[in-house]
Amino acid sequence: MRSFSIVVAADRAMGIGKNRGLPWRLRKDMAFFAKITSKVVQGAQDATTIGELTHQRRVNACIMGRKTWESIPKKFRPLTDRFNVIVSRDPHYLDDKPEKGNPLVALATSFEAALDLVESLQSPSSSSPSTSSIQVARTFLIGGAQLYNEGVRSKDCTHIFLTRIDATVDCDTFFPEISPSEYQLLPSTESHEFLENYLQESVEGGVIEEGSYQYEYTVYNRI
Ligand code: FOL
Repeated sequence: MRSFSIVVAADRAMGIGKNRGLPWRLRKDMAFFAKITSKVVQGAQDATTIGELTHQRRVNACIMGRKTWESIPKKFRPLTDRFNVIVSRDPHYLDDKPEKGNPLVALATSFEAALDLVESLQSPSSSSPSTSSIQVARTFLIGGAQLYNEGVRSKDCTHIFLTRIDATVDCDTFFPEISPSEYQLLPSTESHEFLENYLQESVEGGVIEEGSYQYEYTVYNRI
């Protein structure tokens, strides 16, 4: 089960970043990001009774590129209650970092290796080489542009959760084209229903206004 979903916020031009950070500050969207990436819904991936016997912690995984990791404010990283997988070609990237040794932080030297690692943690205990204390439920790719580029092309990407911001902001980083032959954009009402079912709780629907921004949570499904 190597499947994963992309989570992203983008403007009309599919801009996602500026100067190594987010070009906007959207409090509710950030709360939505934290919710969708953190919440472990019963029945998401595997089932059966684990934890009690094996002392495994069941969390979602967030795969991110090294630059995205560095863009997250220090006080918010590693992302709490999530398995943080950092992708860097430098196998020593974490060596001198305070996160080294944190069971919720791992390094992978490619996106494929990150998916392999997460997959090895999706079945309770056993199969994992060193028998991790972490069990992964859902897997999210959270950026940035380089990894999104690889991710959207992958057959293992089942959903794109796009917060569509109705503005054109000055950006220097962009989300790749979403091919209509590979993904279907759910209409507004269906996107909202999908999200409430996916999260098993109510989600704000329609256009959300925050400061000078208007945005909407949309869902693309792999065809
Ligand atoms: N997807 C969406 N919908 N919005 C985003 O802003 C977004 N950002 C990224 C990836 N996908 C996204 C990558 N950038 C944090 C900061 C930057 C970031 C991702 C996450 C972060 O600090 N998150 C904290 C919440 C902090 C807060 O509450 O302000 C977290 O716990 O998730």
